[in-house]
Amino acid sequence: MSDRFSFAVNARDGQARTGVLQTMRGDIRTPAFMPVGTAATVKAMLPESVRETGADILLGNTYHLMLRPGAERIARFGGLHDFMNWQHPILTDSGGFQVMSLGPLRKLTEEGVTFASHIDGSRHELTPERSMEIQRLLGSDIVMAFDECPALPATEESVADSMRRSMRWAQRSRDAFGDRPGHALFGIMQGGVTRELREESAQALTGIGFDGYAIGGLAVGEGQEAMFGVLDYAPGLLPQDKPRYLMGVGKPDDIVGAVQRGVDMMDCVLPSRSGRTGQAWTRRGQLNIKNARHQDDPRPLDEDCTCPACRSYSRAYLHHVFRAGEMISGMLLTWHNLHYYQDLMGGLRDAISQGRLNDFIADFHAMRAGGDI
Ligand code: PRF
Ligand code: ZN
Repeated sequence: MSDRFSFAVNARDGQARTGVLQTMRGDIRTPAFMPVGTAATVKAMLPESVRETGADILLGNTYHLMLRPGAERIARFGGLHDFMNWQHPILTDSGGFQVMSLGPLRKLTEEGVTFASHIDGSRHELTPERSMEIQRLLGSDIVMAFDECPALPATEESVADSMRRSMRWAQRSRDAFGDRPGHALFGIMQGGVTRELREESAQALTGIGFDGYAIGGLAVGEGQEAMFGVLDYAPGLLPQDKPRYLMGVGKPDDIVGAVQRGVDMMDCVLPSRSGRTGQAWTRRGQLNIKNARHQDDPRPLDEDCTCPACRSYSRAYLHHVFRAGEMISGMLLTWHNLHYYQDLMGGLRDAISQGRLNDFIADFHAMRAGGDI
């Protein structure tokens, strides 16, 4: 569709794929995990440190950046890449999902959403057209269509109405985006946990035609089993030769299950957010560094991890700085968690290219079954 943006699948293992998404700003190895940089920063990390963890792409948010510091201001500073000092690809979410989490502060119509800012209460409007304009001002490499994501559980009728509106908004997003060589537009499938609605949504999106397709409306309270139930068929409803992005997922075992079912890209605040609350994700499972059992422990978080937190610091130290409320605590745990997530993606990519994904997944689960870590 647009030159300098292409996707090639290099190997498959079952439903899983590994490949490369090429953009003007560099290659994205898939399956890819995108750290979240909501407010033009991955919290507690320098951009070069995020890069060192192995990230090829970051996620930014229309909603937060339009309110503060404003899309027009970021454009005056040369766009989001220059503003935040990250020269690699950026995908921006379209804002609809973030507005929806505001609850009573918002009002939804066919035209779009009006809402009050969570920062100062000022009124704003987001429509498919304005979302496309903001994402253009930000200079995003991968722009997301404007959609609505209903919270589950919801009645099938309301999920159907919402999905159909999102498909009308997808067409308006496509029209407003226009032709922007080097920049990609992804459509977002909705439809809750109902197969017929997911099929209808996939058909609407592929009829419009996008550079990639996201699976939205999951990880919103339905549970892993129901989510995997949808992922057993949803990726197969989308074009084989385009990237598939599962939005807002997830825990390491969600990621492994999604990749196994044919997902190419994911994002989640979990590794960065939980790092700031003392949660560490490791090959052997998760631990909370604030727990007193770590206070005399000379071992690193994870013996096999090569991140700065594991190379140079004991659990006792990490426990101490967390308890003392020192900023380095969030920095080191975030670094470790992002490094672990990227290691996991690298492991998945290698396993898929070598046709040993099932063994990799069996080891992944066996390592975590060991109990206390
Ligand atoms: N739509 C958009 N962003 C999202 C979602 C969605 O459905 C989700 C659902 N997990 C996360 N982020 N636009
Ligand atoms: Zn580590």
